[in-house]
Amino acid sequence: VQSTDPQTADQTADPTADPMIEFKRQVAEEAAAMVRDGMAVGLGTGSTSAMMIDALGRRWAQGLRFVAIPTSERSAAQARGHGITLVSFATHPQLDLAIDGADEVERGSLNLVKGLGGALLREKIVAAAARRFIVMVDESKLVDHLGSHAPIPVEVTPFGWESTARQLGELGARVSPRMDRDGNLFVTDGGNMILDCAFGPIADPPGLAADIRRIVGVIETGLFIGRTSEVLVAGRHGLTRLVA
Ligand code: ABF
Repeated sequence: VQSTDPQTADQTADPTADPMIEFKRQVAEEAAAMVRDGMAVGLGTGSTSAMMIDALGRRWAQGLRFVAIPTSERSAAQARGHGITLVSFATHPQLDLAIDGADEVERGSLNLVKGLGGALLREKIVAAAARRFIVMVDESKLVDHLGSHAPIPVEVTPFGWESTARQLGELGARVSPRMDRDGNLFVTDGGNMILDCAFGPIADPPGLAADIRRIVGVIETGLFIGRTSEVLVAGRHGLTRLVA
């Protein structure tokens, strides 16, 4: 078990250093344009989602009215700053749309790796509650096999995490507990931990997701299987829509 470099724990640390920033801005604007008056919308987390929330904030200032459930405290604060009305599942158990970024998108299946930003549990709950789940990525995130570039983040209970980590290792992963910038164990919005599990390219993501979920102590995995409705991809050849 190794610890994750704190710099990788927050992918939004310095968005200006991201060479894909212009592509992210394009998909963020395109996704924000999909929100209509009266919708209930799930707001993602990460640098692309932050741009999408700012784009929605501009539309809100022009009179668009919708309600939103954010996937993190960070996105909640940002949306609140724009005056966007936040609601909860108590009043809105089903959403019209959820919009979020991703760390990897598998060509063909549109299955995803998410969670390098640390919000995977809320992101998956919000995606599961939405009639349509829209994913925004730049072209560098498209892969033939999930796990090619990104580890699979797995949210686990702090109690007994070393044992959970050992069992994840038995599935073939190199397991690293996520650390925060101060060198402490990263704590999710739900008070849990993240174990980053490097498997390398994954031949059977649905099978692996099921195996991970069977381990006691695992709360959720960053493998998003069969949840994507549409992926907006921006790259050198313009904007593409991949539909499931
Ligand atoms: C969230 O933000 C995460 O699930 C994913 O880890 C990340 C995508 O990052 P970015 O938009 O900053 O590239 O959606």
